[in-house]
Amino acid sequence: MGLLDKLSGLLGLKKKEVHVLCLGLDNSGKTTIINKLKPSNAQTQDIVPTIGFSIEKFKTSSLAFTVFDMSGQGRYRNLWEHYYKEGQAIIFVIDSSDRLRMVVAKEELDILLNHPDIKHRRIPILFFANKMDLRDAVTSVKVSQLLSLENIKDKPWHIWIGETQSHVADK
Ligand SMILES: Nc1nc2c(ncn2[C@@H]2O[C@H](COP(=O)(O)OP(=O)(O)OP(=O)(O)O)[C@@H](O)[C@H]2O)c(=O)[nH]1
Ligand SMILES: [Mg+2]
Repeated sequence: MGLLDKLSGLLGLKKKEVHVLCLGLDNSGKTTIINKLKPSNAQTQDIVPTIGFSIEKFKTSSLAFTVFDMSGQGRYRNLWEHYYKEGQAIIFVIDSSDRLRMVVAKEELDILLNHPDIKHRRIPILFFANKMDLRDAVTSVKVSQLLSLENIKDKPWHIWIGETQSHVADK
């Protein structure tokens, strides 16, 4: 079973076509993760910071995914909200080694969760604690604490660790 199949099972998505928003600070690894979902002959070796956003399409046996790979750079983060209405699932990527900016990631997450197009919806969120291979990385439990994920009571969410993609906790 591929990652996208796993993702759909994990998120409990029943629709045939799913729009996924990939959000998170710049340099957290969004484009890298999405690139890894592509067949090996379509993967790029050269990941560059995303400008604005890019759209990637994936098909699994049962689902068609349209993934909006949003830039996390400060100057583009105001684009995110324009896609909230059509988003049916969110992948929120965190650089687990970037302790300094964890508070910025939390701020952006809080703004997202309080946005009128998100606040009252049971939109599933997959938190991706990325860059676990780095020495400075904190554990996924610590990432959950730093982002106060336990306060998210009205949306199904899960946290995965990068690299292995093992499923470590869920709500
Ligand atoms: N060590 C390590 N580096 C990673 C990992 N994932 C991504 N990177 C690196 O992190 C840098 C940023 O990755 P991107 O995928 O461009 O990050 P992004 O979130 O798409 O950034 P923006 O497009 O600017 O929002 C690149 O140099 C990647 O090679 C990881 O799991 N471990
Ligand atoms: Mg990117």
